[in-house]
Formats: sequence, structure tokens, C-alpha cells
Amino acid sequence: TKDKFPNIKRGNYSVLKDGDIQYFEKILGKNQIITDADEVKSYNSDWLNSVCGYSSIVLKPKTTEEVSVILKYCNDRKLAVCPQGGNTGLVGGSVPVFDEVIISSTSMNKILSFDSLTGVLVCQSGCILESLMNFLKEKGFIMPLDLGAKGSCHIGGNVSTNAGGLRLIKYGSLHNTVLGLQAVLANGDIIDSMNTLKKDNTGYHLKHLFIGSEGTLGFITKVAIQCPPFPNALNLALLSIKSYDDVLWSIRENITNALLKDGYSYKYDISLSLQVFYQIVIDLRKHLKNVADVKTVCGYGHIGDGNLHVNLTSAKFNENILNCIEPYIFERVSEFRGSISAEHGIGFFKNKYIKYSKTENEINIMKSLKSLMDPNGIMNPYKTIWNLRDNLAEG
Ligand code: FAD
Ligand code: 2HG
Ligand code: ZN
Repeated sequence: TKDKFPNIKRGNYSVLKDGDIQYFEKILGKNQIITDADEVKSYNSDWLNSVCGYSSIVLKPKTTEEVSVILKYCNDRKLAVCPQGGNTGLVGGSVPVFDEVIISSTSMNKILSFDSLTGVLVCQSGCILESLMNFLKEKGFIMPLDLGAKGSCHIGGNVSTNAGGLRLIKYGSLHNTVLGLQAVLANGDIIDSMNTLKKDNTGYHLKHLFIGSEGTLGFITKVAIQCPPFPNALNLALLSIKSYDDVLWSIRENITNALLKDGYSYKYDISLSLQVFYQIVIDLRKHLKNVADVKTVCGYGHIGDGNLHVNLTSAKFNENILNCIEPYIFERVSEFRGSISAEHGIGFFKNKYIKYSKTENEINIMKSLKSLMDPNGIMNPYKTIWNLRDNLAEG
């Protein structure tokens, strides 16, 4: 990470000591901790192999109470942490930038209840999306979201990124379908907003703060989600392809994998009105016409949601190409009054650019919330609103 982003400096956080590891062993047991360098490696690198931290420890709590004890300890010790789900995020948010303690939801994978009358599923945050889909299939229900990373991503990661995916157009975003959640704050306090009611207007809707907060405000431990019944009728489109087996989603779902094979991916995930939806790809091709080593400039995504994935590739990472794309693309999106992050989040890659989509007053409220909920700035530092942090603890 430091090679590609040399200007980023480690915050003034504590460094992990043997005594810390012994404490974690005491509360979790050795089986729920990884310190073996080879094993820890895969938790340090993101799915795209774009960024890599150097954490020396992964903690795998099984319960909310364990997460609470871990976070309280890290906060008191001023150890920075990086919450991680299935590590399929595409904006460098799920891996440490330096030596943050990784807290993985892998072992928090229990389905807690399902009500077949209301379709409400309650589960721990580490349940893999596809496992939940398989569980619901037998009951005649589906998850309200589906995405290409379903075999690995966790529902807690989905909620933390407010993942969109292929069903958003029909069922709405997770702000709509998540009925309740439980999260642990940096200081270990458990915020239990595990509502399973469809209507509840008692005060501020705290769950919405955590949906899409990318691990910067707390660690999500449980989720209650409204699941729709399996549709009785399907509308099929007739597509001119060679065989029936070639229909409904793998080609679309595998675009991301295909681009990864093409080389290094520069990824942009924007919302634009349909009047100007594809214009940005045409403009970018013109803008980059004379830039050496650009391989592919393409756009695809979720047209019904007004969300375009603009992806570019080169054989390997090239700083000149990056500087030609950014901030150009964000300036254009801002001119069109679009969003610079439609569904993947801000993460590590885009946190300099939030101002292109948010006003100063909105940013000020975000900063105040972050200082209130994480005064020592231990939760997923260097990500999301890190560059706005003039009044936040720098660690
Ligand atoms: P991670 O990648 O582990 O983490 C993502 C962020 O959430 C990080 O900031 C992390 O710190 C935080 N986080 C994770 N778990 C918790 C927790 N329990 N508490 C607090 N913070 C937490 N995204 C879409 O929106 N739509 C798509 O269609 C889509 N398709 C994809 C297809 C492929 C092939 C791939 C590789 C990715 C795709 N993504 C898509 C991106 C990614 O899968 C989603 O963002 C997903 O929701 C991330 O879940 P995860 O469990 O892997 O989270
Ligand atoms: C999709 O819609 C995902 O396929 C991934 O959100 C998009 O790789 C991307 O940029
Ligand atoms: Zn998408």
C-alpha cells in the first residue's frame, strides 16, 4: 500500500505487543486468533490485489460480547482495528493500510431465527450471503440482494458497504430491507437496534448510521433483514444467444473477474442520471486517447439503478494513468450532479474525493458523528472520511 500511496502516514497508534496477544488469547482462546505470518497474509491483501497492509494478527470472535471486549481493549490501548467480512470489497476498505488489528466476522456465522410468516431473517454478521440464500430457498424465500461475490461476502460486509447488486431495482437498498442491527462501538458499548418490526418511529433511526459506514463507526455483529417470498412468476426476455444454458447472469457477474485477468483495474462506481449515463465512458476514451499503456476503458453496471461501473485496465499499475483519470472523472461526475460512489463505498481509494458528492455542511455532520462515536479514531483508519479529519483524533 505504501509503495502505491507514498503520502499516507501511519497514525500515532500503539504497536501490538506480546502482552496484547496474550490478552486476546485469554479472552478468545488460541483457535480464534491467527498470528502465523503465512496465514495472516491473505487477510492483508484485498480481492483485487491492489493494496496490502502488514497486520500481524487476525481475531475471529464468535459472539457480540467477544467483539465488545476486543474493541474496549483496543480503544483503551489505542490499537487501530480493521473490521473485515468476506474481503471482497472493491475500494480497499477491508484490509489494513498499516498494522491494524484485523477483526474478522468469519466465525460469527450463525442463523439465529427465521419467521416464515413475516419473512424476517435474523443472523450474525459473518453469514455468507450465498449460505443465507440457500437456507431461504428451502423455505420459499430469497435474500433481497444478490451479487457476484455472494459465495464469499458476508451479510455484515454487505450492510457495512450498503451493497447494491442485482436485485436493488426490485427490492430497494439495504436501508430499506434491513429492519434492525446490532453493532459494537469503538469503546465496546453494544448498540442493540435489533428491531424486527416494519414500523418503528421511536426517535432517530440509528441503524442507518451503520448501513454503509464501512467499519468506521462500529463493528456490526447481527442483522435482521426483510426477505421477500420467492417470486411465483418470472418475466423472461428473449436474448439472441446460442444456447439456453448461456442465459440469466454468469457473463454479467463475471465481468469483474474478466477485467482482473486483463491487468490492473482502475475502478469507478458512479451514479448518473440516465440522460448522461454513458457519456462519461465516451469522454474518458477521448481524454485518455494519447495516454500510453491504457488497455480497456469500459462501462457496465445497473442501468435501472442509474449506477455505472467505469473500469479501466493497464498491464500493471501505472501512476500516470491514475493521475489522468483522477480527479477528471470525479469532476465530470460532480458537474453532472452524480455520485462518486454508488454502491461500493469510499474505502481507502476514494476518501480524498468525498467533497465531489457531499456539501460542506454534510461533511461537518459526518465529522462530528465520527468524533462522537470513535473519539480515538481506532475504527478502520485511513478510510472513508479520513481525509476530512481536521477535528478527529489522528491516533
Ligand atoms: P469486506 O470486503 O470484508 O469489507 C467491506 C467494508 O466493510 C470494509 O470497509 C470493512 O471494514 C467493512 N466491514 C466488513 N464487515 C464488517 C462488520 N461486520 N462491521 C463493520 N464493518 C465491516 N458490491 C455491490 O454493491 N454490488 C455488486 O454487484 C457487487 N459485485 C461484486 C462482484 C465481485 C466479483 C466482487 C469481488 C465484489 C463485488 N461487490 C459488489 C463488492 C463487494 O462484494 C461488496 O462491497 C460486499 O458487500 C462486501 O462484503 P464483504 O463481506 O466481502 O466485506
Ligand atoms: C458488479 O456490478 C459489481 O458487477 C462489481 O458491483 C463492479 O467490478 C466492478 O467494478
Ligand atoms: Zn455493481
